Amino acid sequence: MTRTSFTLTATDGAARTGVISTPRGEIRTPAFMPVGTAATVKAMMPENVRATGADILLGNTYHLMLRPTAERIARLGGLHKFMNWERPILTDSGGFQVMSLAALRKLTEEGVSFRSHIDGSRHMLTPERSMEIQRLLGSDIVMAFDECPALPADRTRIEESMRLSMRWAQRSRDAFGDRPGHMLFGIQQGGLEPDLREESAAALKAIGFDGYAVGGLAVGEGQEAMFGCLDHAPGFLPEDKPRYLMGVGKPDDIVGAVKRGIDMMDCVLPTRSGRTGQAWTRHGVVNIKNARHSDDPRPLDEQCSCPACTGYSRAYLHHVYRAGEMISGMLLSWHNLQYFQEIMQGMRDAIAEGRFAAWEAEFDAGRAEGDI
Ligand code: PRF
Ligand code: ZN
Repeated sequence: MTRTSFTLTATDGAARTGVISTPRGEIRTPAFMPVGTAATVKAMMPENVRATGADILLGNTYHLMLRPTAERIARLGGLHKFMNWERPILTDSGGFQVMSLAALRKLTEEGVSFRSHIDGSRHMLTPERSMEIQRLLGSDIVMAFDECPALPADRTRIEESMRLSMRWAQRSRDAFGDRPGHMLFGIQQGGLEPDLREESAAALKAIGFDGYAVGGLAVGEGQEAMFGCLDHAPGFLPEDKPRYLMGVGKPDDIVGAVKRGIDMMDCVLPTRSGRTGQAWTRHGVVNIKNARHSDDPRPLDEQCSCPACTGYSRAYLHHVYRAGEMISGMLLSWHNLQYFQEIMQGMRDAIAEGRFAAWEAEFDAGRAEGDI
């Protein structure tokens, strides 16, 4: 009895819809996971994150191991209790964040040693330590320990990095062991090279995981190259397991990824851009700091049912942004998260009803380029 499962309920072209079941609740796919790096989805109360339609959050091994530490969170009853979110949490494994955030990193076969970006203290992450930290946190979906180069990179560098990540994937699997109710996902690497993506998928399938991520994309290659890779990379992974595209993306990236067979995604974009005055809407991007909103009595988006759109004018949102008021980040984060979840619900319904292409055409037609 594993107490977790993935059921595909419909497909439309390469797009899929289904449900991941865990003891902490169901995750409807395609799923967008809001990012709660430091045990909070910034500027949002957990019940409000749920109200936007989120089934699952993402947390980070790297940040939490440094502050407040995984051992402290475990003593306090685990990450769900600590941050007051009882539904599923997926945690990233830390290697990717070390390589992008930490100072004085040193990569070896054993793992990666680094200095904290917070206080300069010395640390080491290995596949075994990452599995231990994610267990202490109480993560429902644990990610294998991996690393990847930013693109563009030499084929040799991509190949060596992918093979190291596959050896780490085996060590992650061995260290994770058998934990009913929890899932372990492997991470495919291999840059933009189809043969390396295939080799990586074969290595992961031989080890055996509960789900498979497509890693190493959205690292500088651009949307066209990313979609080019997604035209083949997900096809090397098992059909009957969830596929997770890590760290993606803008609304059109998300739609293009689902169209190519991706089931799960995460990105800081809705919350981060909410805090910097950017709202994503079905008509395009609104930069609320722009002076032309200062007398505008209209809501951000007439069709949106979020608190920012039902209770406030663009003029008010402009004012609180300019005044540096905290409610600015709160309202725009809520709006953005709700819009992203409405996109996911729209895609789930369209796939279930076999009308994804028509849904996508409407999505594209509604959105203007640039600022609206
Ligand atoms: N690996 C891990 N986390 C990630 C990535 C990856 O390749 C990416 C790449 N977009 C984002 N987050 N472990
Ligand atoms: Zn809204």
